[in-house]
Amino acid sequence: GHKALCIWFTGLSGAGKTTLANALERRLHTENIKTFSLDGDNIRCGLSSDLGFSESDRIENLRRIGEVAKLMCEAGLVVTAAFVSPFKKDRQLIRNLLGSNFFEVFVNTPLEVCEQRDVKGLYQKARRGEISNFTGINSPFEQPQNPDLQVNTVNQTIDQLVNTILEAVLP
Ligand code: GGZ
Ligand code: DAT
Repeated sequence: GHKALCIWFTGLSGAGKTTLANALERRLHTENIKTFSLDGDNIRCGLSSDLGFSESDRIENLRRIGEVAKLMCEAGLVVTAAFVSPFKKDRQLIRNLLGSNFFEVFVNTPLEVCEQRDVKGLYQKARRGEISNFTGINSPFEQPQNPDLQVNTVNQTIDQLVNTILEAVLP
Protein backbone atom coordinates (compact mmCIF):
# COMPACT_ATOMS: atom_id res chain seq x y z
CA GLY A 1 0.00 0.00 0.00
CA HIS A 2 0.88 3.63 -0.42
CA LYS A 3 -0.14 6.57 1.66
CA ALA A 4 -2.80 9.05 0.63
CA LEU A 5 -1.14 12.01 -0.94
CA CYS A 6 -1.85 15.28 -2.69
CA ILE A 7 0.89 16.31 -5.10
CA TRP A 8 0.28 20.02 -5.63
CA PHE A 9 1.83 21.73 -8.66
CA THR A 10 2.18 25.51 -8.48
CA GLY A 11 3.62 27.83 -11.12
CA LEU A 12 2.78 30.22 -13.93
CA SER A 13 0.39 29.46 -16.76
CA GLY A 14 2.34 27.35 -19.25
CA ALA A 15 4.96 26.33 -16.68
CA GLY A 16 4.17 22.64 -17.24
CA LYS A 17 1.95 21.79 -14.27
CA THR A 18 -0.72 19.92 -16.22
CA THR A 19 1.79 18.18 -18.45
CA LEU A 20 3.75 16.89 -15.45
CA ALA A 21 0.63 15.93 -13.47
CA ASN A 22 -0.69 13.90 -16.42
CA ALA A 23 2.64 12.16 -17.02
CA LEU A 24 2.95 11.40 -13.32
CA GLU A 25 -0.57 10.00 -13.25
CA ARG A 26 0.22 7.63 -16.12
CA ARG A 27 3.28 6.33 -14.26
CA LEU A 28 1.31 5.86 -11.04
CA HIS A 29 -1.30 3.85 -12.94
CA THR A 30 1.36 1.44 -14.18
CA GLU A 31 2.05 0.79 -10.48
CA ASN A 32 -1.67 0.17 -9.88
CA ILE A 33 -2.03 3.28 -7.79
CA LYS A 34 -5.43 4.94 -7.96
CA THR A 35 -5.25 8.63 -8.70
CA PHE A 36 -7.44 11.61 -9.39
CA SER A 37 -6.22 14.75 -11.06
CA LEU A 38 -7.68 18.13 -10.27
CA ASP A 39 -7.00 20.93 -12.72
CA GLY A 40 -8.57 24.01 -14.23
CA ASP A 41 -10.40 21.94 -16.80
CA ASN A 42 -12.45 19.95 -14.30
CA ILE A 43 -12.68 22.55 -11.52
CA ARG A 44 -13.19 25.89 -13.19
CA CYS A 45 -15.95 24.49 -15.45
CA GLY A 46 -17.86 22.95 -12.56
CA LEU A 47 -17.23 23.44 -8.85
CA SER A 48 -15.73 26.91 -9.40
CA SER A 49 -17.69 28.00 -12.46
CA ASP A 50 -18.96 30.99 -10.49
CA LEU A 51 -15.42 32.26 -9.91
CA GLY A 52 -12.99 34.36 -11.95
CA PHE A 53 -9.43 35.48 -11.39
CA SER A 54 -9.69 38.35 -8.92
CA GLU A 55 -7.69 37.84 -5.75
CA SER A 56 -10.77 36.95 -3.70
CA ASP A 57 -12.06 34.54 -6.37
CA ARG A 58 -8.70 32.75 -6.52
CA ILE A 59 -8.67 32.46 -2.73
CA GLU A 60 -12.13 30.84 -2.79
CA ASN A 61 -11.21 28.63 -5.76
CA LEU A 62 -8.17 27.28 -3.94
CA ARG A 63 -10.04 26.87 -0.67
CA ARG A 64 -12.60 24.64 -2.41
CA ILE A 65 -9.92 22.64 -4.20
CA GLY A 66 -8.07 22.10 -0.93
CA GLU A 67 -11.22 20.71 0.67
CA VAL A 68 -11.89 18.42 -2.30
CA ALA A 69 -8.28 17.20 -2.24
CA LYS A 70 -8.65 16.46 1.46
CA LEU A 71 -11.75 14.34 0.87
CA MET A 72 -10.03 12.45 -1.93
CA CYS A 73 -7.02 11.80 0.27
CA GLU A 74 -9.39 10.44 2.91
CA ALA A 75 -10.70 8.08 0.22
CA GLY A 76 -7.14 6.83 -0.19
CA LEU A 77 -6.38 8.34 -3.57
CA VAL A 78 -3.22 9.95 -4.79
CA VAL A 79 -4.42 13.37 -5.89
CA THR A 80 -2.59 15.55 -8.36
CA ALA A 81 -3.54 19.22 -8.38
CA ALA A 82 -2.33 21.63 -11.05
CA PHE A 83 -3.22 25.22 -10.22
CA VAL A 84 -1.36 28.49 -10.60
CA SER A 85 -2.03 29.04 -6.87
CA PRO A 86 -0.06 32.30 -6.91
CA PHE A 87 -0.46 33.36 -3.29
CA LYS A 88 1.72 32.04 -0.49
CA LYS A 89 -1.10 32.38 2.04
CA ASP A 90 -3.45 30.09 0.08
CA ARG A 91 -0.81 27.41 -0.40
CA GLN A 92 -0.05 27.57 3.32
CA LEU A 93 -3.75 27.13 4.17
CA ILE A 94 -3.91 24.03 1.98
CA ARG A 95 -0.72 22.69 3.56
CA ASN A 96 -2.28 23.16 7.00
CA LEU A 97 -5.49 21.47 5.86
CA LEU A 98 -3.78 18.43 4.33
CA GLY A 99 -0.90 18.09 6.77
CA SER A 100 1.59 15.39 5.89
CA ASN A 101 -0.46 14.39 2.85
CA PHE A 102 0.52 17.63 1.10
CA PHE A 103 3.51 17.68 -1.24
CA GLU A 104 4.22 20.96 -3.00
CA VAL A 105 6.02 20.96 -6.34
CA PHE A 106 7.10 24.37 -7.58
CA VAL A 107 7.25 24.22 -11.39
CA ASN A 108 9.75 27.04 -11.67
CA THR A 109 9.66 27.88 -15.37
CA PRO A 110 10.72 31.46 -16.07
CA LEU A 111 8.05 33.86 -17.28
CA GLU A 112 10.00 34.42 -20.53
CA VAL A 113 9.78 30.70 -21.32
CA CYS A 114 6.07 30.46 -20.44
CA GLU A 115 5.40 33.49 -22.58
CA GLN A 116 7.40 32.02 -25.45
CA ARG A 117 5.40 28.77 -25.22
CA ASP A 118 2.12 30.69 -24.96
CA VAL A 119 0.23 27.39 -25.17
CA LYS A 120 -3.20 29.03 -25.25
CA GLY A 121 -2.30 32.48 -26.58
CA LEU A 122 -3.23 34.00 -23.24
CA TYR A 123 0.05 35.86 -22.69
CA GLN A 124 -0.34 37.64 -26.00
CA LYS A 125 -3.87 38.62 -25.03
CA ALA A 126 -2.71 39.77 -21.59
CA ARG A 127 0.08 41.87 -23.16
CA ARG A 128 -2.50 43.46 -25.42
CA GLY A 129 -4.52 44.35 -22.33
CA GLU A 130 -7.32 41.95 -23.18
CA ILE A 131 -7.09 39.97 -19.93
CA SER A 132 -6.99 41.65 -16.54
CA ASN A 133 -5.32 40.03 -13.54
CA PHE A 134 -3.20 37.70 -15.64
CA THR A 135 -0.60 36.04 -13.45
CA GLY A 136 2.93 37.16 -14.27
CA ILE A 137 1.75 40.11 -16.38
CA ASN A 138 -0.60 42.16 -14.26
CA SER A 139 -1.17 39.94 -11.24
CA PRO A 140 1.59 38.68 -8.93
CA PHE A 141 3.04 35.21 -8.49
CA GLU A 142 4.56 34.74 -5.05
CA GLN A 143 7.31 32.17 -5.46
CA PRO A 144 7.32 29.35 -2.89
CA GLN A 145 10.32 29.75 -0.59
CA ASN A 146 10.27 26.21 0.81
CA PRO A 147 8.51 23.89 -1.65
CA ASP A 148 8.88 20.16 -1.05
CA LEU A 149 10.38 20.01 -4.54
CA GLN A 150 11.32 22.49 -7.24
CA VAL A 151 11.56 21.43 -10.87
CA ASN A 152 13.11 23.05 -13.90
CA THR A 153 11.34 22.32 -17.18
CA VAL A 154 13.96 24.10 -19.28
CA ASN A 155 16.87 21.74 -18.66
CA GLN A 156 15.03 18.50 -17.93
CA THR A 157 12.64 16.33 -19.88
CA ILE A 158 9.15 15.41 -18.70
CA ASP A 159 10.30 11.80 -18.12
CA GLN A 160 13.26 12.92 -16.02
CA LEU A 161 11.06 15.19 -13.93
CA VAL A 162 8.46 12.47 -13.37
CA ASN A 163 11.25 10.20 -12.10
CA THR A 164 12.44 12.93 -9.74
CA ILE A 165 8.93 13.52 -8.42
CA LEU A 166 8.28 9.78 -7.96
CA GLU A 167 11.53 9.32 -6.07
CA ALA A 168 10.55 12.17 -3.77
CA VAL A 169 6.97 11.11 -3.05
CA LEU A 170 7.22 7.31 -3.08
CA PRO A 171 10.54 6.59 -1.44
C1 GGZ B 1 -4.12 33.38 -14.69
C2 GGZ B 1 -5.72 32.59 -16.16
C3 GGZ B 1 -6.33 33.84 -16.17
C4 GGZ B 1 -5.77 34.88 -15.38
C5 GGZ B 1 -7.47 32.54 -17.50
N1 GGZ B 1 -4.67 34.62 -14.65
O1 GGZ B 1 -2.56 27.95 -18.89
P1 GGZ B 1 -3.84 27.79 -18.20
O2 GGZ B 1 -4.82 28.96 -18.57
O3 GGZ B 1 -4.55 26.50 -18.24
O4 GGZ B 1 -3.59 28.22 -16.68
C6 GGZ B 1 -4.32 29.36 -16.30
C7 GGZ B 1 -5.57 28.97 -15.55
C8 GGZ B 1 -5.40 29.40 -14.10
O5 GGZ B 1 -6.46 28.89 -13.30
P2 GGZ B 1 -6.17 28.36 -11.83
O6 GGZ B 1 -7.46 27.81 -11.29
O7 GGZ B 1 -5.00 27.46 -11.84
O8 GGZ B 1 -5.77 29.72 -11.09
S1 GGZ B 1 -5.66 29.99 -9.51
O9 GGZ B 1 -4.90 28.89 -8.90
O10 GGZ B 1 -4.93 31.27 -9.40
O11 GGZ B 1 -7.03 30.10 -8.96
C9 GGZ B 1 -4.83 29.99 -17.60
C10 GGZ B 1 -6.26 30.37 -17.31
O12 GGZ B 1 -6.65 29.64 -16.14
N2 GGZ B 1 -6.44 31.79 -17.00
N3 GGZ B 1 -7.41 33.79 -17.00
N4 GGZ B 1 -6.29 36.12 -15.34
N5 GGZ B 1 -4.61 32.36 -15.42
P1 DAT C 1 0.38 24.66 -17.11
O1 DAT C 1 -0.52 23.52 -16.73
O2 DAT C 1 1.41 24.96 -16.06
O3 DAT C 1 -0.38 25.89 -17.52
P2 DAT C 1 0.92 23.11 -19.51
O4 DAT C 1 1.32 21.76 -18.99
O5 DAT C 1 -0.48 23.27 -20.00
O6 DAT C 1 1.24 24.22 -18.38
O7 DAT C 1 1.89 23.58 -20.69
C1 DAT C 1 3.29 23.37 -20.63
C2 DAT C 1 3.86 23.34 -22.03
O8 DAT C 1 5.28 23.24 -21.96
C3 DAT C 1 3.38 22.13 -22.81
O9 DAT C 1 3.16 22.54 -24.17
C4 DAT C 1 4.54 21.16 -22.75
C5 DAT C 1 5.73 22.11 -22.69
N1 DAT C 1 6.94 21.53 -22.03
C6 DAT C 1 8.17 21.48 -22.61
N2 DAT C 1 9.07 20.90 -21.82
C7 DAT C 1 8.42 20.56 -20.68
C8 DAT C 1 8.84 19.92 -19.47
N3 DAT C 1 10.10 19.51 -19.27
N4 DAT C 1 7.91 19.75 -18.50
C9 DAT C 1 6.63 20.17 -18.69
N5 DAT C 1 6.19 20.77 -19.82
C10 DAT C 1 7.08 20.99 -20.80
